[in-house]
Amino acid sequence: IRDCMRGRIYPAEGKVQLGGIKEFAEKLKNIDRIIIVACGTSWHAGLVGEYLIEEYARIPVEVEYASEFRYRNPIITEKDVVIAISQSGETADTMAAIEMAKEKGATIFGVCNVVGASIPRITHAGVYTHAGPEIGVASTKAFTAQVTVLTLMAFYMAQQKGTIVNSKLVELLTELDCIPEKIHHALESNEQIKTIAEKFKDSRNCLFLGRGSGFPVALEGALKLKEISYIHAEGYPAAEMKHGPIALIDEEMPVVFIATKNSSYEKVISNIQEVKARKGVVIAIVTEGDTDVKKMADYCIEIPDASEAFLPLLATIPLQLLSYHIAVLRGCNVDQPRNLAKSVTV
Ligand code: F1P
Repeated sequence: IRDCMRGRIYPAEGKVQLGGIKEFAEKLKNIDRIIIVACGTSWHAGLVGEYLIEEYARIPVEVEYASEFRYRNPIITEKDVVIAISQSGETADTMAAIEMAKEKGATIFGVCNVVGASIPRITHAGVYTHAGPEIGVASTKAFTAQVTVLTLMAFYMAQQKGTIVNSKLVELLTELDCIPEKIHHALESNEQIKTIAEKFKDSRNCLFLGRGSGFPVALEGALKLKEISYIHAEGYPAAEMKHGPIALIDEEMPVVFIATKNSSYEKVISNIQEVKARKGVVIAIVTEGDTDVKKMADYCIEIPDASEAFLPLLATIPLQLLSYHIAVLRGCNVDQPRNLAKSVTV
C-alpha cells in the first residue's frame, strides 16, 4: 500500500496525482461512464473500484469479465474510459478486451503490477501497483495493491469532478495513510484463524456473504478458498441469500460473513440470524470491539475499525489467511494450485 501511494498523494494539500492519468484530467471531468475489464481476482478489485468511483466521483461504472466482454458486441464510444486491471499484465482475455475498446475509440487506463508487461504497453495511461512479484499463482498482495490504486483513482476522479470537498478528501487520505498499520494489526489474528481453519479443513462447501463493498470481499474470499484448497465456495451479496443459496444452509454449511460496522451492519445482522435459524455455522469478520455479532456467530475474527471506503483492504486479509491455513492443513500446494496458471495467455 505504501508503495502504491509513494509520491502520488499529498494529503496535506488534499491532492491526488496518479501517474499518466493526470494528463487526462480534463476528459475525466466530462466522462459519462467507465467500463472496468479484468479477470479473476482483478475483476473483484474492479467491483471494489465500481463501489468507490460511484460513491465518491458519481460516475457510472460497469464491471465486465474481460473473457466475456471480448466475445460480445458491447456498446463502446470514444467518450468511454476503460480501466483494465491485471496483475500479470499478460492476460489474453483482458488484452483482447482492450484492443476491441481501443478500436472503438475509448480511452484505456491500465492498473498493472508487472512493469513493461504487454497490457501497460497498449494502454493510453496507467498506474503500476508496485506490489512486487507475486510468487504464488493466486493473487493476494496484488489485490490489496489494485484496490489501493483504485481507491486513489476514485478520489482523483472525485477531485476532478468536484464531487468531494477538500476537507473530506484530506480526511480520507490521512486515514488511508494509517491502513498499513491497521493491516499489520489485522495480521495478528493469524493464530486464531489457524485454529478456526482446523475446524473447517474437511468442509465440502462454504458460503461467503457481504453487502456493499463487502460483497466483492466475499467473492474474493470464496475464490481464494476454491483456488488453493479445492473446497467448493460461493460468494454472494448477503441480500441475495434468500433468493436461492438459503436452500443450502444446514449444520454442515460454514457461512463466512463480512459483518463489520458500516452502513449495512444491521442488515447483515439479520442475515446472520437467518443462517443461525437454519443451524448454519457462522464465521464473522467483525470490527474490533463488536458485541452484537459476537452474541450470534460461532467464530468472530476482528479487524480494526475504518471508514467503509477502506473496508475491502482490511476485511480481505483474514479471508486470505483462512484459505491459506485450510489449504496447508489439507496438504495442498498453496503456491502452485493444480490446473491454474499465473498468466492465462491463451
Ligand atoms: C487474472 C487471474 C488471477 C488468478 C490466476 C489466473 O490474472 O484470474 O486473478 O489468481 O492467477 O489469472 P491477472 O490478469 O490479474 O494477471
